[in-house]
Amino acid sequence: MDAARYYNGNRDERLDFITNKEKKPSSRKYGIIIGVLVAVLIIAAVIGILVWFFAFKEKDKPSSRSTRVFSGHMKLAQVKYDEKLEDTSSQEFQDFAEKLQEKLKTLYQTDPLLAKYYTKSVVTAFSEGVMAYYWSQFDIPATDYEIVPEFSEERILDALESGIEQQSRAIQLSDVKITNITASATDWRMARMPTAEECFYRLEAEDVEKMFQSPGYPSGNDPNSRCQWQIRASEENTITVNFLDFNIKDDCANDFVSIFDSLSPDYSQAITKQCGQRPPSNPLAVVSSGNIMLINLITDSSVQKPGFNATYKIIPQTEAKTCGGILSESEGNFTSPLHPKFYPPAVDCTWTIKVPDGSKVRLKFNMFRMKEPGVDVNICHKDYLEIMGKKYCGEMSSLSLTSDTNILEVKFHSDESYTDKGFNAEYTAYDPNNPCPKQFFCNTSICISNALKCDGWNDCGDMSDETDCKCDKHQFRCANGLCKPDLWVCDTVDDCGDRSDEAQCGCEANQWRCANGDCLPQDVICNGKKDCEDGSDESSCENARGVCTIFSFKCANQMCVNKVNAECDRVMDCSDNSDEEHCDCGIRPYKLNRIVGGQDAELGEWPWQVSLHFKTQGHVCGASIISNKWLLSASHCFKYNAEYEDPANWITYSGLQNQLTFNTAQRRRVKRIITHTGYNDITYDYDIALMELMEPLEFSKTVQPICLPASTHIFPPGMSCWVTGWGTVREQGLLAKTLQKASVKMINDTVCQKYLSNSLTTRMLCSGYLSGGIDACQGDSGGPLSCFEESGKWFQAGIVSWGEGCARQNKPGVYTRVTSLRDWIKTYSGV
Ligand code: 4AZ
Repeated sequence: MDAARYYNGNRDERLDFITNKEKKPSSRKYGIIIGVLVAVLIIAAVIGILVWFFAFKEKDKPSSRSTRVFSGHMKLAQVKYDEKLEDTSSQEFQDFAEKLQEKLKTLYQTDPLLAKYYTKSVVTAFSEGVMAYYWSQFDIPATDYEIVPEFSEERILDALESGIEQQSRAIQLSDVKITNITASATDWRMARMPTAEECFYRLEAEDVEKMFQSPGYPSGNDPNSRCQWQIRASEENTITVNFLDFNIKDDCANDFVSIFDSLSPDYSQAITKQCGQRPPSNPLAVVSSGNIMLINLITDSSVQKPGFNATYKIIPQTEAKTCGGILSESEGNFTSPLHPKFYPPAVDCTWTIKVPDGSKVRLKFNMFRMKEPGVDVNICHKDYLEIMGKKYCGEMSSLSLTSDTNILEVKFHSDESYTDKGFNAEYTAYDPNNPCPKQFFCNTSICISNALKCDGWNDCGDMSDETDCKCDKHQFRCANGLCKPDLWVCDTVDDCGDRSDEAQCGCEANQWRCANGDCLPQDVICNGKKDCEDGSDESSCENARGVCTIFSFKCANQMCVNKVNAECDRVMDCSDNSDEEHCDCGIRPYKLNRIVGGQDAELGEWPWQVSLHFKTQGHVCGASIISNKWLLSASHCFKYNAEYEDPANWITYSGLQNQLTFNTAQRRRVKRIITHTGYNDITYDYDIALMELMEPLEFSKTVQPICLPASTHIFPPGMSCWVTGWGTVREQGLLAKTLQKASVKMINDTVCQKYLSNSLTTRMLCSGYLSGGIDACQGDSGGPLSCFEESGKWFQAGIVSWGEGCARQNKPGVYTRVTSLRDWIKTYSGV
């Protein structure tokens, strides 16, 4: 509008200038005319750009208005179902759809607000039982944004229902009658025209498996794709869709697949919404509850991903929904319906486990996932398992239960929206007088080795193995009854969980204890001055920017950030953003199964893990990927004899899971091996090495770099990290064929020194369990100790280096401390 007014003004000026008095234009006049013409051209260009922007660019994404779309289905009476209605291109479909669309429009007239912003309704499908699927669109201009919240599902349903009520009074006998209607808010991008638009498919599921793919698969579909597949089957059947390959961008807001147990994108009947990549070990397979299913693909990002390749077929309802029963063996297994596929919506069943009189039932879930958006896992008001009056839902990494009697009932319920992988459970009968023969019985119902009782670690999951302990003479008794090694007292770490090990540490109540033990007044904390000798009073003060201590993160511009683990935490802390640079690391592209227990790693679970093969000996050491050309490993892997230092004798395999299947791994030769000049083959000090590859790696789902921590990064004692490798599965044992993983805990340096006779240098750290049992071993050397940070990235804390044997009690594994050698890595590799 502004532009139009400006144009009129110019026109008036122009009339002024061309008068009869001044027939011969002066040069000043020419100048003005040219000026006016230029101004008009500029205005025209601006108008043109605005028209283009609103007419084309914004066509797809209505940001100058708010678009609300509701979708649902309606049951119709007084119509005879005709199969031709299933064909959206038939005249019958079009005529009937138009009639219903008109009807919907009149229904919204009962609510003046809805009527005012109503744009259109589209009937997208019909199915047996005379069901029609539709969506309705309302567009609210920017000027009226404050009324957007009024467009609730309740209001839409109210309007539709009162409209139906009014019409039924005035209805003529021959008229179509809507007897039932649903409406739920949906994503406007899923509102598709069933007739004219491309990327709309109708599939008929049958007994034989058939295939379908996203457009352009596997080279990738276009950005801004809106695709829809309507799948139908004959009555009494359900539909199953197995995604053999599923790889779209990992950004569920803009790129996703939504699957519905309906023919409309009605979120009250959504089966699931997925994005990202899935490894072959965790495929997506869904099942409908009836004979219809709708699949939507939305891609907004310009990054091309392969898309999906899937099969579909029918499963008779009787088979898909049959579950439960009486389990009377003394041990056995049972799973949610169709597990590991997603269970179907709307299923209820009960398993009754009956073991011999006098015995009880121990139930253990090897996998449990019944997760739904917006569900409080304390209430589980949607899908759940009910056992002994308690409902379980969400995702659980470990769940074990015992019954009160010899009978245990397990009830499964899935409602009509959102399904998941379900569960996989095993049960055994046990003697209540001796529930864990020769083992300790936790309150969580699991049995653990007696050696784990009172060792300072929470092995039962609920600390029941750490209470009622008689603390030995080397242990401290916490206020909550736990026993902790003496050396953990006053180490600034809350090991007891109630701070009692850090209370009376020599400083007064109103004093601050520096990391080196000095006591200073409380107000030294974060006062912008280094008061403790070691600067620990300023180490976690986000506003103490100018103060640089040994704990500070140093930005490239030499500024200091006093925040714990500031690098790659997705928050820009340095003014030059250097803390968030080079952070394309530590990500697992695959969505993985979270199956509890089990030491075999899944494909793509540790994409930075490398296997180093020496000559014809096969796997000898591990390494980690830190960039596409550099690997990090341990010096001692190359110091056996001169041949081991020769890069020509080594082959590296990245993306490998099993030592018998190399075809999918990336094989690279080595250009250069750099071992640390300080490496000491007696003490294993400076046990670090870099390997430069001849050819760069191609990063993929299974090949990725791990993040290197800044030298100030803190991995606190007690933190759980993972050690991985193909090393021997026990001392003097055989190498593993499949990559193994083990969760280990960071151990306090002082404690570790004590157990390892003071043989640690500052280039070493300990991780593992004092109780033994879990550790790295021969052949794991050079491999990474990977720690997951809250920022969502994996960082390498250590390099497997040495230990006194493997998994022995009080002999935790020793790792090269990556933070202490971070600068060395940077100097020699540039990473
Ligand atoms: C080794 O020989 C080795 N328990 C690696 C790690 C450990 C022991 C031995 C730690 O490569």
